[in-house]
Amino acid sequence: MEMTFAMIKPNGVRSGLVGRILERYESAQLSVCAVKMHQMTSADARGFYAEHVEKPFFPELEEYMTKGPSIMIALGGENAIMKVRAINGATNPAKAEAGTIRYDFAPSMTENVVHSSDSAESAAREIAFWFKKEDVYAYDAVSQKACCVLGR
Ligand code: 3AN
Repeated sequence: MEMTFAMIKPNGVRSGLVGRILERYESAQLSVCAVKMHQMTSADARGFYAEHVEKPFFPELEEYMTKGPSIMIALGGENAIMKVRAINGATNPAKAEAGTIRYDFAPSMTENVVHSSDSAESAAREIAFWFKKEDVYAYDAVSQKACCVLGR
């Protein structure tokens, strides 16, 4: 099983898309392993988007990401990283394929509704950025009991 980090950004939460977005992930055989609602501070945005801090679009990104709460999610399942990228669609909604979350709901490149990790390294960093190890769960394949996968 692979894990990835996904986020429903402030405009997705504000527009009442949380249930519909989670349904798309769960319908693709992905399980919620951790979830929380959190309004990013500027320090959070600078840490989470460290690779973008110097980019010209960062001030706009920071303003957007700190203006309301987001839903932080760890998702697990086969091929989770690429599956969630495909469900979300291209970063620029104008280039997103029909049927993706960004095609259906994102108004612009900055306010693109969702985020997901782009590699195993990013997934590990991003899950650890938002969650304590003991708050991330997965279902044991044999017993089907939820257990902390990273903590113990
Ligand atoms: P993704 O979330 O698809 O992995 P990243 O990590 O390249 O995209 O970019 C992080 C966020 O920064 C995007 N989701 C978007 O909100 C914003 N962003 C990225 N590139 C641009 C850009 N050229 N102009 C405006 N905003 C951008």
